[in-house]
Amino acid sequence: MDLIPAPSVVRLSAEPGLPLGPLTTLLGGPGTEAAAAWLRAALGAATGLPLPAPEGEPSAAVIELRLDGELAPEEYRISVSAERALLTAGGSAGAHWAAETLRQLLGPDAFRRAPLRRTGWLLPACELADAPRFGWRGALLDVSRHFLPKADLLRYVDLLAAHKLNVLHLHLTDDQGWRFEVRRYPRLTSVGGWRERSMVGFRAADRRDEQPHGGFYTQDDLRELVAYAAQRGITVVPEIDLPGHMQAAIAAYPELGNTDVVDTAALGVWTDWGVSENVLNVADTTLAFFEGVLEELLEVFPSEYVHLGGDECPKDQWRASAAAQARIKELGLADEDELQSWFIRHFDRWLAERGRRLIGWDEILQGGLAPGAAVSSWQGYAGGVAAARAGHPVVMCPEQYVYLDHRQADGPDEPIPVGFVRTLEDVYRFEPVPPSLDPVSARQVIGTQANLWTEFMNDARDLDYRAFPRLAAFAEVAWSDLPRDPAARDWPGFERRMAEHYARLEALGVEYRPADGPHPW
Ligand code: TNX
Repeated sequence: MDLIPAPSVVRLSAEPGLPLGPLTTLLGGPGTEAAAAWLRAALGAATGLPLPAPEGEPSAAVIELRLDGELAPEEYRISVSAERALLTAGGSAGAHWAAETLRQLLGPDAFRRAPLRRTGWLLPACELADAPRFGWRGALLDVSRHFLPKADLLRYVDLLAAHKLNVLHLHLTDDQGWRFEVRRYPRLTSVGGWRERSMVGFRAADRRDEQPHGGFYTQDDLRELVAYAAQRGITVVPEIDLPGHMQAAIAAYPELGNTDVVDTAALGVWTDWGVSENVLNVADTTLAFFEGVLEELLEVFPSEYVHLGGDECPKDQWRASAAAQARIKELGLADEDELQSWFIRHFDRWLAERGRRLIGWDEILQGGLAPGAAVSSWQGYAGGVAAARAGHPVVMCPEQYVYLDHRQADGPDEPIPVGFVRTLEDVYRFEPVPPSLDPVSARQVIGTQANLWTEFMNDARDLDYRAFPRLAAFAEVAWSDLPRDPAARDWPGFERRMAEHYARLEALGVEYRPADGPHPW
């Protein structure tokens, strides 16, 4: 009953509640079919109950999901009495959030995939009203540094949905690997999807990863992911990170690099972590190449936003390249920062013409922000604050708080001591809207995001350890109406409520980091 993320209003009543049994029926009205199908499958697996649709009168259903035009798309209500459970929502996403909450109301065993017992399933009598604080509650997953098999990706979507997170930001390309099948450029995956080895771990004592590594998703795999996520209220926002972080693409198509400065034909997919010097050239043919990539990307991903990176682009090669310098002159630009801005603006326009919006990392502010662009603010709040003040949408994801690859404690047994120490409590006290923002600019903060970069994790078990339980704290920050002052947040209360949530995660098979210290992997 300790719901996470905490709902806006929950009133338990003294009534006996609704027992579930072989006669319990479940019906999803128009617009809630996917949520109803999910709930039937999830509860059916855990309880062994068939939960069929009622015969005859739809209003005879014991569990009923229904849309209510008065509610916002993600808003929902749950009303449980001794006779029935009614779930109403403004839209199909809200219906899914209601279904997720209902599963939490049944207790941790409702998260298992086969029944431990046949009887004793009871929904507590209650009235519940709930709606999210932010419309963008994101989680970035880097599938470039380490490829994650599709089955694990689908599982990750289930875990995001269980926490009412609604954006999966999929980092599909980087120096170390290209993961998106592009039919017109097959070498992006046949060459760019594989590397000979990865760098040795963070410290000599850490796990070493000198193995060959690779993989990619076909367009149909990703269409499946998009549809699977959509059934669960989640939008997949793809990222093609340019013009830096592009060595894998240059290894596949050397003409994309600064050929007048380096012998790009000799480059392979990068085998170090960090940022490669090998960035795209700024020729018209390169713009056209990436328009081709994006044409295929838009066919697979229907999201309004398309992430084009723009972070950490070293400018040394452009400084040394006669072709890049000629471009700067021809366009009347001041410097290489403006050259990157020109590059990003080109795709901002190109996406806008196709009804989409560009989002990029806060470095796209350098040299001037493209007019339609939204900003993911990762280097602290400053970039997001500047973009919000200039009227651009902002997703706050400062590395100081919500980089889930960073370590959770300073103990010597903590695997891979990357970044800042960020505990569960630190994440719970993260406030996405800094007090320095005036109320009008604050409305530009459309949401917040937790980012999981995978240099030092190469399977689902590693991901679980970094992501959980911190993603549960993050989910509450993104969804619930917590005090804006971090010091005023009820951390002890959250910690107490986590006891039941740990049991849910265990039932799901999530290998979270336990509160009392690391596991030995
Ligand atoms: C910075 S966040 C990066 C990533 C790294 C991450 C490691 C961002 C836009 N760039 O490329 O993986 O730090 O924490």
